[in-house]
Amino acid sequence: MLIVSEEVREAFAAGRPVVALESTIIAHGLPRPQNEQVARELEEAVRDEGAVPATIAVLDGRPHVGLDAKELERVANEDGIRKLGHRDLPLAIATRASGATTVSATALLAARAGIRVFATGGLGGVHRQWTVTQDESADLGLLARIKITVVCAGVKSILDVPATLQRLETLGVSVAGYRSTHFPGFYLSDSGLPVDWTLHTPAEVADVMRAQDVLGTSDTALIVAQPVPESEQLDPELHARVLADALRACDEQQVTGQAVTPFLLDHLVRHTGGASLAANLAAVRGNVRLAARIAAAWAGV
Ligand code: PSU
Ligand code: MN
Repeated sequence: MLIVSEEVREAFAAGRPVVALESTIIAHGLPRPQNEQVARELEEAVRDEGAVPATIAVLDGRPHVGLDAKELERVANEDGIRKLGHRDLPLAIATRASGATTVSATALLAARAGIRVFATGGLGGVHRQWTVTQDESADLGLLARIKITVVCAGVKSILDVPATLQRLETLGVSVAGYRSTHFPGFYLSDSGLPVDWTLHTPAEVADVMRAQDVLGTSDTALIVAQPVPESEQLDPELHARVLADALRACDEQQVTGQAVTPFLLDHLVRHTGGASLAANLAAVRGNVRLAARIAAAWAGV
């Protein structure tokens, strides 16, 4: 059922490190035409660090783990490419649909393929106004039952960050800051909230993964939250101002469901003169490189 690319199959066979990459950020999180170039650049960054990238997406009903250039191009540019959470996978497969995978769908397919390390920008989580909308990303529930290490810059700052951290605690998902005592804020280096654990090296992260295996109790994710460097973060004042506008616009235009996250991210890009995009990219780039180093430590190379 899974189509694993030749490059990824060879890496498995040789015991080389592999890093899963999501595709929603390409199809729905970044503007065209930059998205395709970024997708390639992220894959190159993984290779640069000595690991093999496995970008994940569903094409014509077939889940792909690792995309060739043409497939990556389709994900970036094809009109009508859907956004697939894990619940959408059986529907997309049966109806032969094509779609980009979110964190939840990517983590599920990566784990099925035997990949343990995954890099992204920011996780989904509990939205502000949750009491009214009950909007909580399916990312959280899925990470509570899949053993995968997710390198991210925290959760998207458009969310209710304290509530999301609470949910992760309730769900039993392990969370650590990477060289940080604070949970990062996606576009911002610091969400203002502390983390209970700090890890300092890829080897240390791999030790935690081995401890998960030894413990063998439940399959839950390990979130490694790495802040975007302060020099590359979005100006916090600009962030606060534009985000307030974005949330208001979302409310006024009655945007709901899957459309909320892409709407807010796009609003931020357009109203910060691209500065939010630069911060987003800086965060993802750093995460992809760190994930490759963690995958290498995990593979013991
Ligand atoms: N991080 C980014 N850009 C994105 C996303 C994450 O930098 O577009 C995507 C991820 O795929 C995440 C999804 O899983 O947004 C969450 O969407 P929702 O809130 O609808 O669950
Ligand atoms: Mn949602």
